[in-house]
Amino acid sequence: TSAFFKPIHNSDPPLPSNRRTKVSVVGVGNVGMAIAQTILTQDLADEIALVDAKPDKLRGEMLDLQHAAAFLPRTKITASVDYEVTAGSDLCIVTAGARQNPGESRLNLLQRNVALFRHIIPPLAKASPDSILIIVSNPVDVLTYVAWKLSGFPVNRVLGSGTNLDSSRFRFLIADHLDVNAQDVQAFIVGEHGDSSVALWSSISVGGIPVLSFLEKNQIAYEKQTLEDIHQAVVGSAYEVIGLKGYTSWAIGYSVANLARTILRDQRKIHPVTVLARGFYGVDGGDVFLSLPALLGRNGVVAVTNVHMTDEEAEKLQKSAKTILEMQSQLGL
Ligand code: 6V0
Repeated sequence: TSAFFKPIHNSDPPLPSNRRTKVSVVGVGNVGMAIAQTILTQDLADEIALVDAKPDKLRGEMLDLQHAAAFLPRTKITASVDYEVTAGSDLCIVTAGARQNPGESRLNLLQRNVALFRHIIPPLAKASPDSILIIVSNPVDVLTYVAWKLSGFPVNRVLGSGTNLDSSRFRFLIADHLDVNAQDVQAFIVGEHGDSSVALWSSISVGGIPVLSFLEKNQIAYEKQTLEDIHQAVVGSAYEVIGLKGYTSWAIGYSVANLARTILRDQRKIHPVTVLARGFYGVDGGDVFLSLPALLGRNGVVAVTNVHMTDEEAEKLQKSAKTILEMQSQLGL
């Protein structure tokens, strides 16, 4: 209430704060900010809280977003190095991470990121005990497992962005090849986000038409090599973008905002994301997290889809699981 307005006669108390949607983003680097700004422009949250270890960068990013208020839906933007600012979040997205040093092994990078997560996940989970966690930091599959362990959250409330981005790159390349809209291409990449990811060729469909059987039925010769090349292009695309511009940001921003929309609005859409995969598609041997097509809603992960997988694809997935479990076993968690 300011002198600017004369209040009307209204005895209703203000709306309780739990009617508002709050999203927190930890790590305001290239990826965290692309996610925050996409969520902001798509009007998915009433409040966005930012956390980072660097106070100046954090305040700079907060102010820069706040200064766009005249062009955006009304969203409260807060920021602090203290996790108190995230209290009561519906969704917490973690993008904080150390960068790979030249010549550093992936395992060493992982161990440094696990050390960071020990400072990030417990206070985040404490401030928002009912929230859903989306892990984006790499290596995302193992770090989603680490976040699950450190948060103590039930497994439906911890997921990783996983191959959601790989799958969207895959759909773009297939769409580009066929000259159709990528939104009409259904295609999944599952398994590890990265080198051992598995393309599910047998389940690709375009506008409801299964691609492989369509080509076979119409005796259209297709080159297995072309398909392999498309998958290799997906695997190489992160390296390519990083090589060219130094980091990736826009596509991961849209892909995580898309997950946020499905979850916060209970859209029940199927996304390939990192989930606890034990017991699905013959994956066993431990609590391994990797990407599978998962049904998402307001409770987080609702179910894993029974997508068609050939024996070869399932074997590749199980191999992918072994790679991840090996890394995990060296963490002592
Ligand atoms: P960046 O630009 O270096 O940002 C990282 C941010 O984390 C920086 O602002 C740091 O200050 C901050 N940070 C570091 N330690 C802490 C801490 N303890 N607490 C809070 N904040 C901290 O990296 P960028 O934004 O480019 O990438 C972030 C992570 O996302 C990396 O691990 C990437 O590998 C990963 N990505 C994952 C993708 C996926 O599909 N899963 C895609 C792209 C990038």
